Parts: sequence; structure tokens; C-alpha cells
Amino acid sequence: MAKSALITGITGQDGSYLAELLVDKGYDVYGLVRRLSTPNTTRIENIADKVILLEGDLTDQSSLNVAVQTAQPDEVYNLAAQSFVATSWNQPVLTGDVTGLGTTRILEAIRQFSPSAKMYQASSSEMFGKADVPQSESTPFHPRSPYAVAKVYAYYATVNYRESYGMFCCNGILFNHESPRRGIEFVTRKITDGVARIYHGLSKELRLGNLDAKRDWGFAGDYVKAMHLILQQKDPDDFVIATGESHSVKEFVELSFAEAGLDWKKYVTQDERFMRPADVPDLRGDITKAKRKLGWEPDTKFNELIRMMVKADLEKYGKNSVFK
Ligand code: NDP
Ligand code: GDR
Repeated sequence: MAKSALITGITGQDGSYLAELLVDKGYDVYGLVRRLSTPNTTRIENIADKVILLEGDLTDQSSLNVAVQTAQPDEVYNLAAQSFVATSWNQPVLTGDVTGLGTTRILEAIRQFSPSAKMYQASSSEMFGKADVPQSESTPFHPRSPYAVAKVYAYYATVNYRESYGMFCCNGILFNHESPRRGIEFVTRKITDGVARIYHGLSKELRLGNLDAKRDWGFAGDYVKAMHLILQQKDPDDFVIATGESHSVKEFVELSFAEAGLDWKKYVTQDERFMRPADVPDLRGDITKAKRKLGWEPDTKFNELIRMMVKADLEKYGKNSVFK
């Protein structure tokens, strides 16, 4: 019999790649989708007839109960969140409700209606905040945003359901991962989109915040494979997933503009509006445990990721280019 999986956040970047992976593996894939005035299913259009969408919201317990009862999942991937760090200062209570308490609601739905289901929690390198480099599973947390605070709560809720009820609950502590499907407000996609707009004459400048922050950027398509592997282990456990390399925002900017044959210094300006009340200076993951236990390593290199994203955005705007 085919395995069944329930993905919350299926309409997001990771949810769409994970759904494709699980469909390819022959899973019956259910996705939780919240009601919006304009449906937002563009990232899963290519697999629309291969997944079953269930209406629900992480702030609404009864909808999560019904989703778990309906899907009777072998595996639940909790990817839904208010995931944009900058917004978490403007909407701290909502972020706590969705990104933090939402995880407890999912855990409760599983405990009551499908307790043998395995659960994956989308934990984040943001939980480390200001920490020594590199960060591993044993690095202490020091969250620096309401988002990260909510993720730390969700991390421990996941560990607690494992320890309290013997449930198969795991945290993937994922470092930043990007793709052409990345939301436009995140810095990598904002940069590659900006490069394409400038290249095609649709924009004259790109305004950014802190160029010195360093992140360990990988490709989302590689990272969803790790999510799946984490739930295929004999015992539930928590894993850091990263590339092991970090680069500054400035390096990402330089390479992205260079990919389109442009000199970034002519176009990029710093803007206070994009500075954060507290930023995270340097994140770089130590993936020793993931390599040893999961046999996982990323395939896509930093330069390849940038090339992939710049190319996709250049092609997107190419159709409406003022030069054509
Ligand atoms: P996205 O922002 O692309 O996707 C978030 C998803 O959550 C969307 O499907 C969104 O739905 C859904 N969602 C938001 N609020 C609710 C709600 N109240 N009820 C139900 N669904 C909701 O995030 P990513 O795909 O990039 O990330 C996936 C998860 O991994 C997130 O939890 C994120 O915090 C975490 N993470 C991400 C990393 C990364 O680098 N990408 C690194 C580490 C952790 P809608 O489409 O309707 O908005
Ligand atoms: P992050 O990603 O906060 O790491 O969270 P983001 O791309 O938003 O920021 C990365 C770094 O870039 C700096 N920065 C800017 N960021 C944005 N968005 N816009 C700008 O103009 C800009 N200029 C500089 C930021 O200050 C920051 O230091 C992402 C999300 O996917 C989270 O959900 C996830 O948990 C973490 O990655 C791991």
C-alpha cells in the first residue's frame, strides 16, 4: 500500500519541492492550504492533479484535527509558518501563534488522531542567533527575533512530544536554502530579481540592508531530500542540515550582478528600512551528524545556486523586456 504524507505549508517554497519528491516516490500526498481571497497554488501547479489539498490553518485546531483524520498520514511534515524574519518584529503575536503554537496544535492533532504518524518539524538555524561558528546540534540557542523565539518554542515542543508520548517527532535544523521559487522578499531572491529587473531596464537600483551578514546558503531541492531521510531513520532524532560554507550578502550581490555582466556598485544602495532591530551575524552549519547518520550531503554549490536563480529571473522578465 502507498504511504501517505500530510504537508503543512505545501504552497511555500519547501512544500512544493517536498510534494514533488514524495509524489515521485509514490506517496499519497495531502497538503494543508489556508483560505485566501486569491488562491496561491502557483508553486504546485505542475502537480495539482497528483496532490489532495485540504483546507486548514495552523491557528485553527479543529481544521488540523480534520486534516490529520482525513489523511491518516504515515508522515507529517510541518513546514507552515510565518517564515519571514523581518515581519516577525511587526507581527510578533501572530508569528508566535502560527510559527510557535501552530506546531503544538499539529502535534496535538497527531497525538489524538494518528499517534503512530512520524512528524518532521521545520526548525531553523535562526534559533542559534549569535553563536560561535560553525553551529551543530549541540550549539546553544540564542534567538534574535520573534520568529526565532517562536521556532525555539516549536523545537522544544517537538522534542517534548517525543519524550512525553514516545511519538516519532524530529527536528530538521535547516540553514538558509533558496531556489527560483524563493519568496521575493528574502534577500537572495530580492537580489536575483533585482539583477534581472535592472538588466532588462525595468529598474535602476536595488536597495538592501545589512550587506555584512553571513549565511550558509544551499538549494531547497537538496534540502527536502534530507527532510524525507530524517523520517526514514530507525529512531527519531534532530539534525543540522546545511552546506558547511558561509558567504556574506555582499558576496551574493557581487556574484549575482556579475552573472548578468553588471557591476553591482553602480546599482546597490543601503537603506535603513531593511536593517533589522537585531541581526544574526554569521551562520554556518556543521553537518557531520547528517553525513554520518543520514548519508546526506548537498549536491548544489553556491555558484550553481546563484546561476540557477539569476537565469530563472532573467528569463521571467525577458518576455516583457524593454529591449525586446
Ligand atoms: P514559505 O514562506 O515559502 O512557506 C510558508 C508556508 O506556510 C506557505 O505555504 C504558507 O501558506 C504557509 N502558512 C503560513 N501561515 C499559515 C497558517 N496560518 N496556516 C497554514 N499555513 C500557513 O517558507 P519556506 O518554504 O521557505 O520554509 C518552510 C518552513 O521551513 C518554514 O517553517 C520556515 O520557517 C522553515 N525554514 C525555512 C528555511 C529556508 O531557508 N527556506 C530555513 C529553516 C527553516 P501561503 O502560501 O498561503 O502563504
Ligand atoms: P533570514 O533570510 O532572515 O536568514 O531567514 P533573509 O533572506 O530574509 O535575510 C538574510 C540576511 O540578509 C540580510 N539582508 C536582507 N534581508 C532581506 N530580506 N532584505 C534585504 O533587503 C536585506 N539586506 C540585507 C538580513 O538582514 C539577513 O541578515 C531565512 C528564512 O527562510 C527563515 O524562515 C529561515 O528560518 C532562515 O532563513 C534560516
